[in-house]
Amino acid sequence: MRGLPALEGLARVPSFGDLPPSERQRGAFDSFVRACEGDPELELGFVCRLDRNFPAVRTSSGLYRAEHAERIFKGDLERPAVGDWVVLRRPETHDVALIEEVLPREQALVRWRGSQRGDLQVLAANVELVLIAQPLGREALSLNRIARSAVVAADSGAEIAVLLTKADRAASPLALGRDVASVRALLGGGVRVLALAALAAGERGDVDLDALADATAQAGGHFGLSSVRELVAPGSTALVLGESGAGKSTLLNALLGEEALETSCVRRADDAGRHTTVARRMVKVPDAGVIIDCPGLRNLPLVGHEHGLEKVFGEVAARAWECRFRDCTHHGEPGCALAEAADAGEVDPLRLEAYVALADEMRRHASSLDPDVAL
Ligand SMILES: Nc1nc2c(ncn2[C@@H]2O[C@H](COP(=O)(O)OP(=O)(O)OP(=O)(O)O)[C@@H](O)[C@H]2O)c(=O)[nH]1
Ligand SMILES: [Mg+2]
Ligand SMILES: [Zn+2]
Repeated sequence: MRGLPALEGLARVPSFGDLPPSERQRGAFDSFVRACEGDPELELGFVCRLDRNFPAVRTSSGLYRAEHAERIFKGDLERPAVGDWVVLRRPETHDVALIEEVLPREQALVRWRGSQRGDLQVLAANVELVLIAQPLGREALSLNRIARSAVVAADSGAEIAVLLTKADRAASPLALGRDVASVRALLGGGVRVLALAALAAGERGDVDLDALADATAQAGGHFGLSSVRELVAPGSTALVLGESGAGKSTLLNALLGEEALETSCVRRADDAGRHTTVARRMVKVPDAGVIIDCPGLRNLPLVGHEHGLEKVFGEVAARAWECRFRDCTHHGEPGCALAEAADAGEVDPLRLEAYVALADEMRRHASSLDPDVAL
């Protein structure tokens, strides 16, 4: 455990009262303690941080580094993730506490790492809202990346919202408005789209934030840090999901009003893929809830997220069920209901294209790599 940051030095770790366990989780803790005849070494807590897989756990009595009880955690899915409620044993004679049990998860954000069958990773647990961060400026906005993130997040049962970061880099207010509008068309009006510039002045002195805010509002989006704060209510937990360099940690620092999190401070022409954040950690945002910062994800391959695909692209998926052949790939087969719906202007072409691309990918992966792991 050498080399891990000292716990006292960690800024903005949520307090025990910032995050309520569900009734089911509290009940499971009580039963566990009863089964151990009221063992006084056992405490209820949540994993607020993971450094190279070493958890830190917050309980009502303090903040502790913890180890896993090996007998319990065999696979990646069972191991404690950030956000997990756990039973913590704190022996009086040891410095390090022991996680005895992970309490039932209300939600888990799981991704496939993209190599072997079943190589799944729990990014976080008990998250209510996933903020999909996508940076503006350098390249054209990746709608595919947003769509796949939305599918993975929706599959986990979390709500989703999209954050277009680095709005100061948008080519113009008009261009920003167009990007906001395409994301809304892609995900439907029910998903909130936010645009923000976390570095207040931006890189250029001449950025007119008011004009950017107006353009965002006209396109049906929300602008600025306060709209992020509003989304994450006190007592709730959100996670920022996005590639390295998307500006996740910079955004959280701006919300906190201090440099609590490490960011890549050197502004390079190409600022992608630096992987500045290495820990997964929770911060408590003043006047709002808890947000989890994560290392950027290089890729997000889709496998087994059919349920998420249906949630995000409901009306498209419903039409796909009407195709004449059960295994229709929607690439021009006779009797393809999606093609008919598109011709009749009944489905949005952007949503149709995204659905077909992601469904194709999942079909390809399923035939070779379906992990067959039930969560
Ligand atoms: N112009 C501009 N640059 C920004 C903004 N937000 C972040 N950046 C820059 O983008 C770079 C990456 O920001 P980070 O916050 O470290 O990105 P991250 O998503 O946390 O990246 P990882 O930790 O590697 O996953 C830094 O150089 C930031 O200064 C913004 O709103 N506007
Ligand atoms: Mg970061
Ligand atoms: Zn079809």
